[in-house]
Amino acid sequence: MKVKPLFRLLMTLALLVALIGVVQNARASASILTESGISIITRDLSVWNATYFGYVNASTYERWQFNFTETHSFKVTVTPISGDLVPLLTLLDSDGGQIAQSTGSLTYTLPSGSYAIQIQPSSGSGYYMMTFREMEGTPTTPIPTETPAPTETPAPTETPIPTETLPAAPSVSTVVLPVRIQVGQTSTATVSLRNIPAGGYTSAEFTCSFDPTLVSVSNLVIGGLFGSDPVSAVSGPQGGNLIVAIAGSNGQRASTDGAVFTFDILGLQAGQTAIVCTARISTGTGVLTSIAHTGDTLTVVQEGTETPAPTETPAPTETPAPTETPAPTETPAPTETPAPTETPAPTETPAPQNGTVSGRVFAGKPVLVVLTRADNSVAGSTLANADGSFSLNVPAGTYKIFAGAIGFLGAEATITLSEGGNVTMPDITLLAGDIDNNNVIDQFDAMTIGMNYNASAPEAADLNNDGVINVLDLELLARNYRATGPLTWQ
Ligand SMILES: [Ca+2]
Ligand SMILES: [Ca+2]
Repeated sequence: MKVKPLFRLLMTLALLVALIGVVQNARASASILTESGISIITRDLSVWNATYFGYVNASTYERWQFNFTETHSFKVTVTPISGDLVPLLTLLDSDGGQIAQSTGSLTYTLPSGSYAIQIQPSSGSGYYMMTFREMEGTPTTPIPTETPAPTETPAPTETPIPTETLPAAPSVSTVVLPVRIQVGQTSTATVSLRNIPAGGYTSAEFTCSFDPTLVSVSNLVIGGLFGSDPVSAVSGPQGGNLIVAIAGSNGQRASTDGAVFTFDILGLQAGQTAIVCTARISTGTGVLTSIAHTGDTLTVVQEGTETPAPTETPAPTETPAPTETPAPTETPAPTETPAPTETPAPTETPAPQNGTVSGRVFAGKPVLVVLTRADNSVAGSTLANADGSFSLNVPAGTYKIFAGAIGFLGAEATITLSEGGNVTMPDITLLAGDIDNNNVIDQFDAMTIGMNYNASAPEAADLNNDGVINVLDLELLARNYRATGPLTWQ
């Protein structure tokens, strides 16, 4: 998976910390060392329709054990979420014999018994996410000849498999690894979208919460789930909350399940805190929809005398310094209603001397159209009507015509009006996203959304004009990401 750094300086460090963290922690119940020197960590699969996380490389495999008390049809899917891992799944019987093997996912029906799924790299290494799902219509009767096998004393408690058949509803999961750290140590949270419906998401907003007296959060790393060059806006962390808004740029969407971003959690003080991210998603229709969420719990312990070496993780370094190009507020052009020169000429003596320019300009916000002379003085200006139409009547001559809206890239052209003539400009749609008004739509514009998240000002950042600055505005910006202006109006 391609990992795009949000904070370039810290990304490498973040990944290093993350990798080291997982190698150390792997919540293993046991470990087997094979003759070839590969260690196999065994873990338990106990719940249907759940998602599990792990890490494998050339010398470390993971084996997930499970027991069936009756026949089940199931599907195991393994999705890499970091590194260059191509996972290989092997279904094993209780003696370690191979039943089936596949890359990516595996569907199988098995009678009662003890089994395991081994995950190892077909190539590469990295984190993965595994889902274990019961298939519809499990045949409860079959179990051909094997039926006897009465020897297996039931071992009642161990075989939970609560049939809680979680619906395959869209959801967001937050998984923390490791789940127990000492003060001064770091854990990593991985936030993933699951059961993304066909069509995908154009953007999503995540609100993550934690106890700020126990932990601090930093090193946000956004992955490629929303495609290449995604646009993000970050608010916080502040007061135990971190808001991350992400939109696919230039029409890209999140259409496959997987990790969206990770962040590091530093233990400050002993205690227990929930680490939970809720999410609202957009499918591009201008509506935000909340989806189900699952979180995790992080335990921070104070280890006796071990001086916690707090030097690690050099302080959040959050949001990389605004650099807000201070928005040259000049844009709107002096609304000076253009001298009502029309009134005179009551005598209807010919000499119209004026020409008219008209057209339609579309934007999600009020559009100002301005005519300027060669010396940049304003010859006329008007606000376009709600349907985008405008008309300006000015003395014949050559002008620059400019159409602009706050937060949008403007459009311009040079026109010549003859006496009594009419010029009709082609319809044009202005591009949303140039919040700082420097004629390019980029991450600095997105940052303004992050810095004013859920506020109503500055108006330039409320691109869809609904009175609140949030991920829907980011989504509009992302559609035009990296576009430059002014647009050529012809
Ligand atoms: Ca800009
Ligand atoms: Ca808005």
